[in-house]
Amino acid sequence: MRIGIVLYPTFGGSGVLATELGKALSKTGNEVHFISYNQPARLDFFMENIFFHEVIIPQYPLFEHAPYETALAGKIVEIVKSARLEVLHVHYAIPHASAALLAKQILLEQNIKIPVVTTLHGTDITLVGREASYEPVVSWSINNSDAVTAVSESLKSDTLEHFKIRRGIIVIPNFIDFERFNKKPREHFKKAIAPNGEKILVHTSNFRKVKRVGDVIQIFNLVQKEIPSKLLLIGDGPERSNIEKICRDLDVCEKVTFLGKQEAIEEILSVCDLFILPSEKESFGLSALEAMACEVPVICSNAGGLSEVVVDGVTGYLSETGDIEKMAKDSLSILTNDEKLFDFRKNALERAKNFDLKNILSLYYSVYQDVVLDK
Ligand code: GMT
Repeated sequence: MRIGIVLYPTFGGSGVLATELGKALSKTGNEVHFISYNQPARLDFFMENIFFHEVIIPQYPLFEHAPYETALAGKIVEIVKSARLEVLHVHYAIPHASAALLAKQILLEQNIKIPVVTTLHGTDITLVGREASYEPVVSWSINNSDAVTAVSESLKSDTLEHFKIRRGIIVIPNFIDFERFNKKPREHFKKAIAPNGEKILVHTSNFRKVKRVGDVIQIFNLVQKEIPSKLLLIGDGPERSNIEKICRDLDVCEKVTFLGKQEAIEEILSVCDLFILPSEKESFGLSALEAMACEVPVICSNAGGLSEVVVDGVTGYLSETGDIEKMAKDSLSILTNDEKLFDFRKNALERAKNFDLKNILSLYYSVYQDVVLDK
């Protein structure tokens, strides 16, 4: 099949998922055309049936904010025609779904039919999408897509609760590629980070407020008072300087390493003992799944879809958002008991296998087949 994928090119979850999906689809013989304003971060290798089309946003003195959605719709029209796409899969409702639907209307006037599949990822529904000025457009885009998927049951209920939806939403959970994400022997790296056998805690995100990275530091502070430990922070974003300040205030800077944005996350996860994700909202928690695939148990909040990924008391622990004391206590209960850590590592891996790319890929493919048949 010839598939167009519209996505955010950043390290954010929706962009990562969309890129990995496109890569997997190309490996099974499909032709995949990525459309975005930048080369997707995880599109790091060449394949003859993967294409990237950059959306150029022309500037003009009148524009304070150049209209990305218009440029994107125009690019979609161009690529659907030139690559003879059969289906468009857009990730994150704003503005990808409405831009794709505009392109669909334009193409219809030229007698070209292109079905649009929209995947809802999280903050497009739970946060930004609820803004009064976006809500009607998000509702309309969901109702008018040919198929809509959500990455968790929790996100599906949030969508039905907060938007005026008159159609079905299919839940297709996020997935993991075990060929890439698995625990690798990286003893030299572990020794470099924790030369005295300290336990290694890790967090990865885009450092937005919703991730509550400050809580990660507070939890780590309580843990490091009890056992020798280190904290690795992967990613970057608007909260970075606040987080650095919390580290200084708590006097833990020497034990905390900011690694910035990283490509080979699986290499880092391979040396870690515990993953911390205390988010305010989290539709799924792809980063937690990546950790589990590398045999790292997860301490997280019970926000959104996290309880569909992490099994409380088996692959890690869930807590109320903001309950730093409990998250620290749960962390210590795992890190101070080698047998428990060993068991939780194995359980995390077993649980992650439920989200194997090999099983999830066919779910997306059958959605494509359905909408192509219906068009
Ligand atoms: O804020 C983020 O975490 C990035 C965001 C995105 O859309 O780029 O991630 C969302 O989509 C991921 C992939 O489906 C989910 O695993 C994340 O849970 C979700 N983030 C939130 O709901 C906050």
